[in-house]
Amino acid sequence: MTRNLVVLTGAGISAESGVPTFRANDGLWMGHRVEDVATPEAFARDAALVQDFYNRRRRQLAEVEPNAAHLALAELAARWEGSFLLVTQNVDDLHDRAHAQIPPAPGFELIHMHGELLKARCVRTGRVETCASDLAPEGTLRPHIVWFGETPLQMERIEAALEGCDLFLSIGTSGAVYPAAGFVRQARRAGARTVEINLEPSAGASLFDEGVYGPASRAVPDFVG
Ligand code: BJW
Repeated sequence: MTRNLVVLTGAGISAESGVPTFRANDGLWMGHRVEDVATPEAFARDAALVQDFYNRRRRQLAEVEPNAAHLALAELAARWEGSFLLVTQNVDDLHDRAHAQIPPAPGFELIHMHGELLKARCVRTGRVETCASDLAPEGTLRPHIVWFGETPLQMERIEAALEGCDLFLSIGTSGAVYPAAGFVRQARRAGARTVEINLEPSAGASLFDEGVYGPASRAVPDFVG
């Protein structure tokens, strides 16, 4: 019986809510390649540009809502009897809002491994605080976001869950960014059944036991029932 579930989500699960993905078509986000703005070096070079990039994305959250895929995972979390770790690479709060609407069973946990748009971090003390408004380029607060070259959040907790997992689902991610792209291999080593749900086969599709292809708002509810 499947008891220990790990679900990894990426930008594709929020696409139908109106949040653009990173690597679609020309791979530009508000005129920037993510690799050019999501680095500590970019922040040191041009804090105004980086703060503006995240300020605009933070404001955009007020205009979007969880879609049927977020809600289907929340319904799954409400009835799941084992442990369920939902690891999202997304910095939006759409999973949080779906689980606030449909409260999860006690074994559920949500980790934002790449940080959260609605939090800020003091560059001097490391203190993290809730942040719903724009950040200024000249202040001591930076977005609470994991940039390239920085360590993703709660990796020990994620790796422990992967070691004990028996079902691993990867939803709406291109598999272009590590360490998340390597989770499927860790889950396979643990003997888990591995399933990719995506619009199209990702670069790592052959690493999964099964693939389910189509828009997340249809494919996720169909798969989780
Ligand atoms: C749909 C759909 C619909 C569309 N329905 N599907 C090994 C090899 C080489 C390099 C490295 C390596 N290990 C580490 C590195 C360096 C680097 C890295 O991976 N570089 C690569 C470019 C190669 N990684 C790092 O620097 C990471 N840190 C690190 O490794 O620290 C060391 C360490 C590791 C482990 C333990 C301890 C220490 C940090 C990476 C931080 C990534 N940050 C970003 C930006 C910040 C957040 C933000 O601004 O929002 O995170 S990059 C960006 O990519 C963002 C995303 O979370 C991430 C992943 O993108 P995602 O979600 O997959 O989106 P897309 O657009 O790529 O794909 C969307 C998918 O959805 C597509 O497949 C579509 O088809 C699909 N889709 N519509 C279903 N409707």
